[in-house]
Amino acid sequence: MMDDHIFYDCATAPSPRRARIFIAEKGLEVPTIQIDLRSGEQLGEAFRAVNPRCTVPALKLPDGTVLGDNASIARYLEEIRPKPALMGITPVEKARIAEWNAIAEFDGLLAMAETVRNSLKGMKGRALTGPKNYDQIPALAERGRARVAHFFETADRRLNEAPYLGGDHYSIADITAFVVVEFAAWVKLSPDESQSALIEWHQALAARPSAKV
Ligand SMILES: N[C@@H](CCC(=O)N[C@@H](CS)C(=O)NCC(=O)O)C(=O)O
Repeated sequence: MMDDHIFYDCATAPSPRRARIFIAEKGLEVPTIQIDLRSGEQLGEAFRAVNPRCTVPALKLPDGTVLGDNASIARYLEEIRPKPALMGITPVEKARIAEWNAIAEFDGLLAMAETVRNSLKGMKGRALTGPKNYDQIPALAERGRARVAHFFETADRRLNEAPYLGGDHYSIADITAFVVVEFAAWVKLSPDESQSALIEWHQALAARPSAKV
């Protein structure tokens, strides 16, 4: 239990879910405050004082320091709780996991966010996160769908050569890609039935206790 930390979450949103799964895989529990993204709580003065980028997840440390991104939260937790390693052990493993986490983030998660944020009615005027408002561009939603499909192909090919995206061990790269596959259902996208390596990997990850958080 990390009683002296505070985790800022939104139970329904994909990005904080990445951090929640990471925390669960580390066997940690952190007191949590829910931020209601639907009502715009992230843009209000109180949360802006916590994270001026107006996004969740964020993690407040005992000295008041706030980590305002999945990247910093994961890095910090890996340092203070090295086991089980979720970001690799050997130099090459660490590098390969960082590479696949970046692929899952840029080609998967951001493509998905592009699709969702540029098409859902509830996101009108909020096509990007953060304190500034941006209009939706429908063409980006279409392009995003194509990019997500391409990411599924890339991930399936990789999972035909290794059990996990980063190699032999479950890692942060799997967490990011798992959230992409789950998030895809929001816009009725899913791996093709021919992508059996990706589908089996997803089923195995969905059976882990951390998938329930
Ligand atoms: N790079 C950030 C992205 C975080 C992000 O996009 N969070 C979304 C929820 S999934 C958010 O806070 N949205 C606020 C909004 O839509 O205004 C991270 O992974 O930490």
